[in-house]
Amino acid sequence: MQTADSESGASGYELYYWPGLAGRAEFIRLIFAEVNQTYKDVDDIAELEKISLSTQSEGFPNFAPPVLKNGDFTLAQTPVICRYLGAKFGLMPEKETDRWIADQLNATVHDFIAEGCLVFHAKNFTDEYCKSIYLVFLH
Ligand SMILES: N[C@@H](CCC(=O)N[C@@H](CS)C(=O)NCC(=O)O)C(=O)O
Repeated sequence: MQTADSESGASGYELYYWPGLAGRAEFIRLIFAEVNQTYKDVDDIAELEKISLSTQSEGFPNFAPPVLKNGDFTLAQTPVICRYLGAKFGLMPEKETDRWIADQLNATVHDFIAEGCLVFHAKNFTDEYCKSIYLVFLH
């Protein structure tokens, strides 16, 4: 099943993520696949930079890809996007306590991803990298 509508993005959903990578965007792609929802993958680096924190100073800046866009609405943070789409597409359990358990699983999965990234991207955690992140938050 092919859910990405890379030609037209007819549904209005656009998923901004780094070219050639499954990464965190894959969790969002899986939700679109589950409900057969078309979307457009946007992997143009210039577009990604435009939509990321370092170039935004107003509103609610998106920290880093993946970023979901639908019209004027943009949303970042993978677990939040998953929760948003889960609710929108009726994938959340009916019972309130089950919804909280689903949220707990969502948060746990993304904690594991973050731990894995520390190993995979360990080379990034230099003084230079931390300083650049710190400056972005002061900006
Ligand atoms: N907590 C964020 C983390 C986002 C994140 O770190 N994205 C990575 C790719 S998976 C990224 O674009 N990093 C760019 C950078 O750190 O400069 C989320 O869950 O979406």
